[in-house]
Amino acid sequence: MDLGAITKYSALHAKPNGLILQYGTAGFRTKAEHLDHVMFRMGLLAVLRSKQTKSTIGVMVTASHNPEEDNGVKLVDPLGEMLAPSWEEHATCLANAEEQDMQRVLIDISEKEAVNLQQDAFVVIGRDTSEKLSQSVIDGVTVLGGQFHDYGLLTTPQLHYMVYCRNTGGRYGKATIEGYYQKLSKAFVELTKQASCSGDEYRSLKVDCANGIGALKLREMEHYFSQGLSVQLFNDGSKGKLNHLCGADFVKSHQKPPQGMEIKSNERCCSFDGDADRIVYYYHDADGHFHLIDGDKIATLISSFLKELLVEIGESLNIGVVQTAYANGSSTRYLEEVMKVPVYCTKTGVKHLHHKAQEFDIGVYFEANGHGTALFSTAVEMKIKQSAEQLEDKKRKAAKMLENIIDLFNQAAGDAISDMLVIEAILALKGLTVQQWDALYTDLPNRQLKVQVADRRVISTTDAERQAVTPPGLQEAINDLVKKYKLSRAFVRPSGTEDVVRVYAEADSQESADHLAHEVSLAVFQLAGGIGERPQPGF
Ligand code: NG1
Ligand code: ZN
Repeated sequence: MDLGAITKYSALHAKPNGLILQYGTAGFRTKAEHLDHVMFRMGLLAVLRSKQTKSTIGVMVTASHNPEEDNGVKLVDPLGEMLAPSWEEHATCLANAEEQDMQRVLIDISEKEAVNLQQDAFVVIGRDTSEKLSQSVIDGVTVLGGQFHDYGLLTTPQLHYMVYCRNTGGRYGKATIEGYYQKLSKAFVELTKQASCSGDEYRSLKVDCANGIGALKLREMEHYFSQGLSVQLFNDGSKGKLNHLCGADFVKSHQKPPQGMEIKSNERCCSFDGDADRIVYYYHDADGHFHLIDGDKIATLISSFLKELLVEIGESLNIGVVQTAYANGSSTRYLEEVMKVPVYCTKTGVKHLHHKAQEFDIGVYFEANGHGTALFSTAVEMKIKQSAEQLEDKKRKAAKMLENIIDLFNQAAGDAISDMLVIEAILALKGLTVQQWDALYTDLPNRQLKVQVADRRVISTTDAERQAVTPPGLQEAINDLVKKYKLSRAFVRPSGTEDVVRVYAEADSQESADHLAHEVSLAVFQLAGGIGERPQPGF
């Protein structure tokens, strides 16, 4: 390590005084103007991680679903996964180190993780907005002697794909943007060829791109799959602001359509978030009512279809669905009682869901906000490929379909483009309209709120965040409130990405869900050190 050079270059990416950040569920995320030093330092860290794992590491510069003034950065581990927990801690230490402590922190990390500093390092970089910030990452990589490839503009899941391809010797796919487009589109076109229902109804989709990178990438990709699907893009970045009044996060949390998109009744529409790793669907019914189809219903559609295919080819593989506490109670009940698919609940944040999903032959995981994918174990993939060769006609067809679905899913990460193509293929194959899909079950009315407190760490939770352990008395208060309503449930947890406490409530009517959420917010405000104005009723 050339410590002199590090000190010299680090000074060019100086840390604002007193700024403390934490590597959370989504990496570092804050105002873009405060991120230059973090980018440089994450370049350094990626080199150390690459040396340690003897693999290519990814660095993605993205604001995801945050407002336009923000930006962020996350590291991608060798198999396209989120960064390992111990390295998240190193990332936090390094980002917060004062200039004079940088050398010590870097040496500490290298020693703790037994990094061989002689080892070569390779880092791939992607960004969905700021070129300047990604240049700071590159500065960090180079000063530690790492090699790099800058992919320039990519969606977050595309960068995960690149990392995965590079570390699996090209077996998974080619680590180029064309490789990604070709792999997914070929599988999609093959799959939809099997569909007996054609007609425009199944073949056209309106996509709200949140004024983010998804628009650019879908536009590049659309001619690869246009045989099977035609997409009409909205909020493509030509005018509006990133994630402002549009995008998956807005649609899900406000339970209304994005601005800038004209929706005719019963038209199938979807929204991506800013970096295209989340997707939600929706439509207006004939009476003009808005219907949201969230990650839970997406997981239900996908897992049911996969289960049907497995039955057809006569394979008894274990399939599981992984959700978080935010999953609508109706979805959990439907999956368990009607579909007879086992459901598991983990803490919020895809890394937790991903980890749990790896325990199954086929693990389908989605957050209610539309972030998710399906994972297939290598053994299952082999088995299905063999079946596609050997089985007789009807079974072979099902095995082929499964093979295509495996190719379509970005198994390295939840990917809005992959998910969209899988969903579109399933709807076409099953001849399902968006209303029929929506009618699988009825969501329980729900409400999500935020409460400002002095220190959100006073709230700690257990049971996959469904029970509050501290502060004392809070869980008892929530229990008493929940008892007042029918089919009700509520929980609170500190956000991992914003300085707020999140409150979730569901009940038999929207009015009850709203009341319950408000009452729980008041309990949080009183018992967990609320600041500012007391939570007001009404939304
Ligand atoms: P926090 O801020 O910890 O609630 C949010 C989402 C997560 C996940 C992360 C990362 C909700 C309730 N929370 O986390 O699901 O997507 O952002 O982007 O949607
Ligand atoms: Zn995102």
